[in-house]
Order: sequence, then C-alpha cells, then structure tokens
Amino acid sequence: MAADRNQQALRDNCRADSESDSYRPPLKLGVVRQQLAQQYISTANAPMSISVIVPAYNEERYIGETLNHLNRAKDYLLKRKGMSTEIIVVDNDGTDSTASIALSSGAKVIKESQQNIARARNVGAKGASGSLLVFIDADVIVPESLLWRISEAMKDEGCVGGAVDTIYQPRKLWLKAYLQVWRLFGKLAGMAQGATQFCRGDIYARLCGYDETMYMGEDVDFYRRLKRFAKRHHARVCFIQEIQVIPSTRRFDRWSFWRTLVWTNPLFIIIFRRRKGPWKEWYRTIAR
Ligand SMILES: Nc1nc2c(ncn2[C@@H]2O[C@H](COP(=O)(O)OP(=O)(O)O)[C@@H](O)[C@H]2O)c(=O)[nH]1
Ligand SMILES: [Mg+2]
Repeated sequence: MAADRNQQALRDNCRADSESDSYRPPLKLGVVRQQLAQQYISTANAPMSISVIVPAYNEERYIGETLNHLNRAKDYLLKRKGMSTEIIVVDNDGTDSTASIALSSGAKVIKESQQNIARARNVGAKGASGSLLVFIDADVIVPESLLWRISEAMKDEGCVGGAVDTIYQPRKLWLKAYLQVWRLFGKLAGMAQGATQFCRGDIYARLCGYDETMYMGEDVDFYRRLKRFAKRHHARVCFIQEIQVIPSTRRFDRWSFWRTLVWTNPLFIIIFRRRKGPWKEWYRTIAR
C-alpha cells in the first residue's frame, strides 16, 4: 500500500509539473525518471539529433530484420540531411541472442534487469544523447523514409512529438478486418500505440517518461499525456499518416476470436493495466 501511495504521489507530481508553465525538476521520482528529467532540461534548444530506442525482450527472431530496416532509414536520413542517428536496444532481462544481434547490427546495447516495457523505454531514453527520442518496438518493420519523415515533422517548433500510423497484416481475414476497425477507431479517437512514437527529449522529461506502474497500455497513456501537454501549452502532436509501420502479428495469430476480443478491449486494458497478473503472455509465457 505504501508503495502504491508513493507511486501515486509520483504520478501527481509529474502531472503537476507538466501542467505548470515554468519548469521545476520533479520531486520524489524514481531514480531512472529523476535522472531523465535532469538530463533533458538542457537539450531544449539544442539542434535536432535523433536517438532511436528499441525495448527488447528475447527478440532474436525479429530484431535482426527490424534493425536492418532501421539502418536503412538511418542511412536515408544521413544521405538526405546529413543527420546521424543513434540506435539503442534495451535488452530487458533477455536470455537469447538479442543483444549480440543488436551489437552486430551496429546498435548500442543497454541492459535492464527489471522486466517492464515502460522501464525499458525509460532506461533507453536515459542512455540516449539525441534531442529527439524515437521509440520503436523490436518486432516492427519501418519504411526507409521513416526517420526523415519524423525529422521533417519536427521542424515545426510547435510540434512536441507524435506517432506513426500502424498497420497490422495478419493472414486471417476476420482478424485483418477487426484490426482495421480498431485502427480507424484509434484515429478517430486520437489515440496512438507505441509501435512507433516520438517526442522531444525535454518534453519527455517533463512528462517523466513512460509510466512504469503500468504493465500494459503505457504507450497509449504516454501519447494521451503528450497530447494533453501539447494542448495546455498551445502546441500540438504530429500523427504521421502518409507512411505506416508494420508490427508483427505474432500474438493475434495464436489467439482465438474471443481471446482477441477481450485482450484488445481498451476497457479491459484500462482496468487491469497496473496489475501484472492478466499480462502473463507478455511477462511470463511469452509469444515469440
Ligand atoms: N513482452 C515483453 N516485451 C518487452 C519486455 N521488455 C521489453 N519488451 C519489448 O516491448 C515491445 C512490445 O512488446 P510486445 O511483446 O511486442 O507487445 P505487443 O506489441 O503489445 O504485442 C517489444 O519490443 C518487446 O521486445 C517484457 O518484459 N515483456
Ligand atoms: Mg509487438
């Protein structure tokens, strides 16, 4: 209970801070999030440089292809704008060859022993040197123009961050149609998931990063807070629709129709996102 109260105080503190007009370093934060806050205050006016953060748990089957595509996007940006990109893979307590594949693809690898997707994202941000943070999941294929397109969107100083349209390509037709409905609904509701999200480093710090008390939906929550921050400060988020990223459908491919209906239901996610139990498939018997 005391731990819960502490986490609640932490969240309130971040909320108060991101809603105030002048920046105060947040109090009572966990170590990672406190260091994050301090790190990025100074990057507010720096010229744009990009750090891509890939949280990864036992991703040996997917991460090689993800990083190949990311390296292509990195080269494209370098060619078109002369802008270099840092790629960081956060090995979240993995036991397979994810880290060595990442190293041989030229990425920087950071280890994090506490299994939590939000924490892996925050640890990556803490180790990043770029002024713009781009979060990409380890099972997501990105188009060559991705980083260039994001850097173009962020030329607009009023844009604090955003996300990229995400499209699933499962084999089952009903699943394809179902996921397409959620995609359209998400767009109408102004929601965005974490397959690819981005944020200015200083704003990320003001929001205290991803909420580590959540085991699921931390990405949708972050985007919601980013939007709220933008609204309060008369700024905006940029949702990029002209290109799409493609996550794997590994979980959906194994699930029954009913299971899919329950586990993708936003209400179910909101009710249980702070409990680890319902998310065994993410934190114990993991589909890979
Ligand atoms: N499942 C899981 N993914 C993790 C963990 N830590 C980091 N990740 C990464 O978080 C991202 C999203 O996880 P994923 O299993 O693909 O979840 P999904 O996209 O919601 O189906 C992937 O890049 C994972 O490798 C962890 O402890 N469990
Ligand atoms: Mg995934």
